[in-house]
Amino acid sequence: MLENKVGIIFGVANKRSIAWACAESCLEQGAKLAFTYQGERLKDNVEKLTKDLPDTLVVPCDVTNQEEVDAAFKAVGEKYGKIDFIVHSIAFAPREALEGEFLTTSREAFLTAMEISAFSLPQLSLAALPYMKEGGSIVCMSYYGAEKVVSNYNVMGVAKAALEASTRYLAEDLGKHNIRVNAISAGPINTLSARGVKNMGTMFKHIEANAPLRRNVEAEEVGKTALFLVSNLASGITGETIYVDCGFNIIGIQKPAE
Ligand code: 1JT
Repeated sequence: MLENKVGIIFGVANKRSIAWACAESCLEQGAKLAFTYQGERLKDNVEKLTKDLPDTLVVPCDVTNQEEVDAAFKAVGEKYGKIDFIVHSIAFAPREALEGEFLTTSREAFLTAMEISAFSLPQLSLAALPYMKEGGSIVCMSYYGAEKVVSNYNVMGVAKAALEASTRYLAEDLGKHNIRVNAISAGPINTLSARGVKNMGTMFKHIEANAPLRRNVEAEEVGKTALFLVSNLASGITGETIYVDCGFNIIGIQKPAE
């Protein structure tokens, strides 16, 4: 389904990463993929994961460094001659901002979360535009905390709300270039990012008890949805946030378990 398509995957940290699940589903359909990593610390992981892939490229890309972003796109553009899709699976907020009250979020934590988790979407979209000559598809990752209050998600919820709104504004700007932009709102998944977050166990139990499918979502299921969105199957979908959360977001008040 993705033969002759070229994608860039942003946000692989290890094999449990949502970005990696997206990569695997796209590779299975014949895509050529480039990968970016943030910081030397993650370089080895990404290189090891991708070492047996044909025609791959691994480049550094810290989104707070515009020169690195430009160099990453230049390298990918030169190797493949075009870019067809982007998977944006990048977010960050300082640990202390993801506990306690949102009220006390520092200016620095707020700006950092917004820059890395939200601004990076228009930033990468603009950098990709010269290489998406035949149209394209951009997919990013959100979470329910963008829309409703989720304890501890705090400033990340605000950043994800900005990311989802950015998805809609970009969809309008890029539609005339036949570039689609969509978000996936994934249920909580046990990745490196989720590790270290307080009370994640309680959160997974709550989803198991209340989601219509009575279980948590798997990274692979998010990967399959990303594949759908970057493929021609989703040619009529743009500006959308698609929930891949075992149905959790549709529930208002749930009856107690029997
Ligand atoms: C970040 C982190 C973004 C964890 C994230 C995230 N998006 C989803 N998660 C998992 C999660 C975290 C909390 C939560 C529900 C899900 C950590 C590093 C920075 C970016 O709230 C209960 C806090």
